Amino acid sequence: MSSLNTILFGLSFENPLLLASGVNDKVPEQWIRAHKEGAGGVVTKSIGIEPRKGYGNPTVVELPYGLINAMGLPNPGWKGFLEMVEGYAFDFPLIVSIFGGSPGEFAFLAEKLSGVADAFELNLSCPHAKGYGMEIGQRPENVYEVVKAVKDVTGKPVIAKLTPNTNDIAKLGLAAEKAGANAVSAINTLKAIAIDVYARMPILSNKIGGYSGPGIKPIALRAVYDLARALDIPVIGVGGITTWQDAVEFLLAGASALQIGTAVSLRGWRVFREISEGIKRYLEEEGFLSVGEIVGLALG
Ligand code: RRO
Repeated sequence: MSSLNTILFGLSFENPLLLASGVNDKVPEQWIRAHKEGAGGVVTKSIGIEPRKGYGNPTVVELPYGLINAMGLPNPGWKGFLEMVEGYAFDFPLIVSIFGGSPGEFAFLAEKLSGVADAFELNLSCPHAKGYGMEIGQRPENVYEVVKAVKDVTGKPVIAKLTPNTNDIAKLGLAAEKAGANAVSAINTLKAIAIDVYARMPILSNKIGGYSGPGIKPIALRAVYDLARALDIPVIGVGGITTWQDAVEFLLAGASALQIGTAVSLRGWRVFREISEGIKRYLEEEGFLSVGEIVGLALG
């Protein structure tokens, strides 16, 4: 019997498929649902210092090969988050995504949320928020400073979520590793736009958004491949994973775990079960005993 159990930075996941940040993961009921449907763990929507409503509608455009979103970091703020999770005991790893405008803001959030997070994912990569995300995370020096500041205040594992909107993602990953990150996740969305030909203006209220889904899969796969070749810490693959074949490609490219986001919106919660069963079948047919045995086999 092949095993999908995955141990990453001291946490045990029933399988390597996690619910990605930003999609169907604002409230505990959705995290619990994802786990029931087969996710091995969950990454929350990014949490900041103050509550934010997010941008006005429309915030999402559906395209033939994915979605462009500009939600605008809607979240209840750290105090609201603590109130929201009070009384829950989750039987799966809960990775809390946080965003800030400076190393100090990230560290503040990590300190406040360390009691409820099993690990943190640092959003260094939102493609369209003034003063946040990739405006910080495109520079290796900033990635280093933010990761270091968070590592200094929490004993919880820290994952740096990197932007693909850069000419060398490995440099960002190396900065995160040097600062003590326990893993990196790649990629966040690609900066993109959609235009209404009759209104003759951008469709999203924020105009610019982030592209996700099957159309970005080859780019995400290449980012994971580059990172896995350059880094010693684990790489978590995210970006357009929709089928078990996609998942196996990411594992072979060096991802130790995977996140699934847009596929949940496009195909429903069943994707977790379908993909994990597909990986298991592949391992058994190809004679592997564990998912860890195939991580990085295509790196050469
Ligand atoms: O909330 C968003 O609009 C958003 C975020 Br925080 C992010 O990291 N990536 C994205 O595509 N959208």
